[in-house]
Amino acid sequence: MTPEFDELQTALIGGNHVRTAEMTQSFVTSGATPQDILEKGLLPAMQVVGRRFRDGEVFLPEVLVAARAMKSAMAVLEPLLAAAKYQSKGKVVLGTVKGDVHDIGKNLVGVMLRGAGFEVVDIGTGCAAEKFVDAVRKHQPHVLGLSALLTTTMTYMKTVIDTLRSSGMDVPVIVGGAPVNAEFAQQIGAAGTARTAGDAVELVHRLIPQA
Ligand code: B1M
Repeated sequence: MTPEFDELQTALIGGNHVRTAEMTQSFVTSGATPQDILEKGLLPAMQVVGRRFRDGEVFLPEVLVAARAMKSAMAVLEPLLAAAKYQSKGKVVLGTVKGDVHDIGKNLVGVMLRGAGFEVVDIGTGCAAEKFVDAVRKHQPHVLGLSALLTTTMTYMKTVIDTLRSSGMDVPVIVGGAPVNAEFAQQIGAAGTARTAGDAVELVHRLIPQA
């Protein structure tokens, strides 16, 4: 941890959203740049949370409260980042596929990606292939992410990829969700899969070499 950001990081990792927002505001008031607060304070703390989650040291409740704390800090920083035209690391469109309402995992992936400096466009749940195609056309992401939690809906991921390709779109597609594995991802022509939100961030980093 960077010493001057210790307390902010401890608040975020501990899921104290009130303290995280207050400390973020106080760093802004004392002249720290949003980039420094993100890169030296918040992002390393989210990486700690992601790593602990991946390694089974913390569980979903801890991740959700840390995610809420991250959101409270982002609410302070987002207007400043927009004004400063902060250079995002890349853009990712995320959605849960048609027939599936599960979104907790997808939302976590989105928060972790935002926390890692990516711009995320979340198009929601129950998304038909055409909705993904429209979103890719409109937002021109570097990566498209599909989530599915049901064995009955994961097969629809192939429909999405096939529809994208037949529409002439070669955006890399990553797939995730409890029933998805690497073999399935390869079979349907996905660029990769990630078991956890933390792994998804690492995968997106690999797919966007400049990030
Ligand atoms: Co549902 N459900 N559910 N459910 N549900 C499961 C998935 C199930 C395994 C429960 C079970 O039976 N043991 C089962 C699926 C069985 C199967 O298909 N093999 C199931 C079922 C059957 C159903 C219904 C059909 C139940 C019914 O109505 N009879 C129904 C279907 C509704 C529908 O989608 N059409 C249904 C409904 C629901 C609720 C609405 C009640 C609720 C969802 C609420 C919501 O999401 N807003 C719900 C929940 C909560 C679950 C369980 C209990 C928990 C899922 C969850 O949020 N996990 C789940 C059982 C389980 O998984 N243990 C279950 C926590 C979350 C952080 O993990 O989503 O896996 P997860 O995400 C992880 C990774 O998978 C990965 O990163 C995340 C964070 O590390 N990841 C990605 C996810 N997306 C990714 C995308 C990526 C990369 C990584 O790249 C793009």
